[in-house]
Amino acid sequence: MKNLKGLLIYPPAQLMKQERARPDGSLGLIYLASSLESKGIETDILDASVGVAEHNIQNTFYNPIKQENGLVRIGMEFEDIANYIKKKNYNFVGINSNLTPQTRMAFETAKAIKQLNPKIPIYAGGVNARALNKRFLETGHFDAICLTEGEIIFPRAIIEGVENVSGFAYKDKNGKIKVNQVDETCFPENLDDLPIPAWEKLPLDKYGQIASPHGVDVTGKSNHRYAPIMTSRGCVWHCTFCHISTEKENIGKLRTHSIERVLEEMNGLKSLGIEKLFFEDDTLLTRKKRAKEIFSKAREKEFLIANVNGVNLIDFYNKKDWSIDIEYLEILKQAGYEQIVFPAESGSQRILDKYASGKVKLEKMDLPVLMKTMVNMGIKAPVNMIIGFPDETEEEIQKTIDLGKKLKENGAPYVSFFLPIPFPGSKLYDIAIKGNYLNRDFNPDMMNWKRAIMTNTFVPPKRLEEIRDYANELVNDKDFIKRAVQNTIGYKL
Ligand code: B12
Repeated sequence: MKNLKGLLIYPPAQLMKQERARPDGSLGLIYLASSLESKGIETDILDASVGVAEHNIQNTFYNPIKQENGLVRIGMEFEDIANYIKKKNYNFVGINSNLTPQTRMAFETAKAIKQLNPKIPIYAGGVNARALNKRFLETGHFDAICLTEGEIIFPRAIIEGVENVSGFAYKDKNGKIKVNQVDETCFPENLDDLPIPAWEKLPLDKYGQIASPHGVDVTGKSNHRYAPIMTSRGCVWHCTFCHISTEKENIGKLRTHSIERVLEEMNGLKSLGIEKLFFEDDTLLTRKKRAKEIFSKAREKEFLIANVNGVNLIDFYNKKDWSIDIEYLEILKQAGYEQIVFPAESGSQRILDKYASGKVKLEKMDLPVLMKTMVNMGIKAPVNMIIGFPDETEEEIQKTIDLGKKLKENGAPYVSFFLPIPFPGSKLYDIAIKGNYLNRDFNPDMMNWKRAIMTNTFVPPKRLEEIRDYANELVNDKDFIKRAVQNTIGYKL
């Protein structure tokens, strides 16, 4: 095999001008890079939103350029990405596309690369690319789309040819779209079999300067170097608005790394000078004993915790009598969580059961009391609520607003009301397409949280936007509305 060299790319980002740009910091490409390298394939990573070493983030990440679609774009110019690939003689390119609102960025990146270098194979993967694989291939800029996790099958596709490997949609020699279905050969037997992700290939210095892991602002808090970590994959819940609802069988199943492996990863991160961790697990807090062990290791290693993804309120209760698990909250507080998001989701049990796995049980879980308890313990708990599911009535929405109000009265710093977005890859997307709430030819540029994305909903979309704005104003303090709602949560356009 000749010496192969590939470049994995996080494309530039597009956002609404009021939206806060967030550096990527996801784990897909660093897992792929270490897997490719373990098979002898040299691999680099380019986060085009911040650029390479010679770029100053003032000219990339902090340089918003207005586009025709009304959104602003940050990051490298597409032509510069193409020139960089040509100059460095890469043999193949892999593009990450997890986020539907960023679809155009993935397409433009691939287009510019193919224009300058028509022969170079371009692969894409990630939740969005696999859900929209046909759309991706039909642009003519991509050669193959990975339909699942890529660590095992991507190196094989590079070495053996994509047509010989399960888990890819690709164009054959005649330009016809072919699909090699996902099967058990795509996955490791044990999560620990995957090589340790190649964090050292991420622009950690640039991320440190931006100081906003996962959008959580840590500026002014002494610019700690941070990194994402994932100690498990998958989830025990299958909420319709999450991709796991359609990927229950493989990617969605909860699989965990051993504690020894987590410790090995922490040691590696320490040696890279990382001080703060962002846990990206979909449901880290569910297995309490394991989570406690992980937090105690993180403490021993003197890591700070930036935040955690995938919080579920049910984990803060003792299941046998539905009392609040104070000991667990105490452990989280000691682990360094000054803030834990509070996903109350809805005040309607019917909506919770139908769309959110019924994991909030309003009869058993007294959420205002939980809020008060957390506040008394010194834990800040900003609330997230969702209103406007396809068949949700105004009465049901009112229950959510009422619950939000109560949570605010019990000490929530603020309550954010969001409209649900039927992201491709989720069950809600399937419901939306089938129920005619979303046109199959929808424009991904429009899939952001400011707008009601679904049409024909029981409460019409314009009315939903009005109610959302009304609820955010009614429940929150004036200064919060000024500072945060208008800028981050969604408000009148
Ligand atoms: C970290 C993260 C972020 C980060 C980084 C984003 C990113 N590029 O992923 C930030 C903070 C930016 C972010 C923002 C948002 N996020 Co987010 N985020 C995540 C999270 C929690 C982890 C991603 C990760 O590291 N996964 C772990 C790695 C190992 O998996 P992976 O990335 O999928 O990669 C594997 C495969 O997909 C494949 N693969 C991936 N890329 C490639 C490329 C090639 C070439 C190949 C062969 C294979 C391949 O192989 C990889 C290894 O197995 C995911 C949930 C999740 N579990 O993935 C949500 C997720 C990606 N986010 C999601 C959402 C909705 C959002 C927001 C809209 C939230 C919001 N309301 O603001 C915003 C988007 C903002 C915007 N303007 O676009 C959705 C996306 C749904 C969609 N279709 O768009 C997800 C899937 C969560 C969900 N519940 O469904 N997010």
